[in-house]
Amino acid sequence: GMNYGDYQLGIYMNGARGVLPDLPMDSAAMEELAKSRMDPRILGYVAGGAGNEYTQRANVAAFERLGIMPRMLVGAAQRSMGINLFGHALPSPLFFAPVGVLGAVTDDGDLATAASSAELGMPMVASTLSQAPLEQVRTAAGETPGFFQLYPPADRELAESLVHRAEAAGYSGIVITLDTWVNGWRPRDLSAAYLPMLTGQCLANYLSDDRFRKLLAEQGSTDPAAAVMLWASLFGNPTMTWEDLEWFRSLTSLPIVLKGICSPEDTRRALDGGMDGIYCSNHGGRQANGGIPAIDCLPGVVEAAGGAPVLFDSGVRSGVDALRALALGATAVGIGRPYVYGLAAGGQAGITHVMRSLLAEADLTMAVNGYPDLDSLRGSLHRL
Ligand code: FMN
Repeated sequence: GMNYGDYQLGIYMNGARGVLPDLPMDSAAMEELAKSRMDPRILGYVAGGAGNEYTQRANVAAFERLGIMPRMLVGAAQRSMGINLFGHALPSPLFFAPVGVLGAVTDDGDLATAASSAELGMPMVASTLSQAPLEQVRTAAGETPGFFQLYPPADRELAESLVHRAEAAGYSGIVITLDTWVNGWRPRDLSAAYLPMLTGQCLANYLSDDRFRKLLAEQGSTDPAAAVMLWASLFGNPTMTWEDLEWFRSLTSLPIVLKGICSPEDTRRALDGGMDGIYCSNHGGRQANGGIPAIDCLPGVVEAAGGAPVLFDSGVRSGVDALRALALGATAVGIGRPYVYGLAAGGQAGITHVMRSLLAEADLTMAVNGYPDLDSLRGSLHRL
C-alpha cells in the first residue's frame, strides 16, 4: 500500500530527469520565500507575536528537547497515521488550525485552504475572521469534515446565529477560542498601527449575518466604517466566564471544543461543563508573552482530559514535531503559520505541498524508528 512518505519518491524521480522542486522542502525555507512575497504589514501580522516574542520562539524550541527512541526490526513497512475524531475516521492526525487572515494573505486564502482540506482529507478549523463566509468555506472543503472556530462575541444572539449557521452549513463541531477576548500586546502590529479587520478585511461572517445586520441597521448608519466600528465593539466578550458554558452547550448538539486551554484545572472544568474536547494551545505566542511552551503543557492536559480528545497546536514546524505531540497524547495536531507561508509562497499548491511534506516526514520518521501506528508512539519520547 501507499505511505505518506512516498511523496519523496516523485520528488527524487523528477530530480533524476533534471526537474527540481519548485517549492522549498522545509518550513524555514518556505517561511523565507513567503516573507519575500508578502505585503510587509500582513507579514508582520502573521509572523509577529506578543511582546518580544519569547513565548513564540520557546514554543518552537521546546520540541527539540524531546527525542524519539528508535526501535529496530519492527517490520514497519506499512504505516498508519489514521485517527478517529468525534466519530470521523481521518487518514491523518493533522488539521488546519484556524487562521483569521487567510483572506488577507491572498484574496481566496480561505477557499484555497478549504480546497486543500478537501484534497487531503485533512480537517480545516475555519476561523470566524474569514474573507469568504463560513458557508462557502464549508462547501469548498467538500467531503472532508471541518470545524467552525467561534470568537464568542459580546452579543449572545450573534453567537447563537453564528453557531446555528455553522450547524446548518454542515460543520462537524464548534471550536470556541477563549484566549482572544482582548488583543494581546503585539509590537510589530502596533508599529505599523495595523489590524487587518479595522480596514474591513475578513469580516464576511459578520457582514453576512442577519443579527449583525439588524444591529447595524439599528445604529443608523450601514456604511463600511460603521460596520467596522460595530464589529470592534462586539468582537470580544470580556465578561464571559465558566458560567456561560451551560448556555453555549444548550445552543448545539455538535461537539464543542475549547481552544486556549493549557492548565489541567481548566481542562477538568471544561469537561465537567459538558464540553466534548480540549484544544491545548497558547495561540502561537501571539496573545501573551512570558508564557509556557505549549508542548510542555500538553502532558498535564492529556492526563486531566482522561481520554477525551485533545487537539494541540503552537510551534509545530515539522512532521517530527507532530509526532512528538502525538507521542505525548495529543489526538490531533494543528498546523498554523507553516501553511499560511505555503499559501503566501505558492497559493493552494503551496498549502498542499506544506501539508504533504509534514505528513511525509512524520511517516518516514515512524518508519525509520519502527513505529507502525500512532498508538505505538506513546511513551517513545525521551526528554533531552
Ligand atoms: N486562532 C483562532 O482561534 N482564531 C483565529 O482567527 C486565529 N487567527 C490567527 C491568525 C494568524 C495570522 C496566526 C498566525 C494565528 C491565528 N490563530 C487563530 C492561532 C492559530 O490557530 C494557532 O493557535 C497558532 O497559529 C499556533 O501557533 P504556530 O502557528 O506558531 O504553530
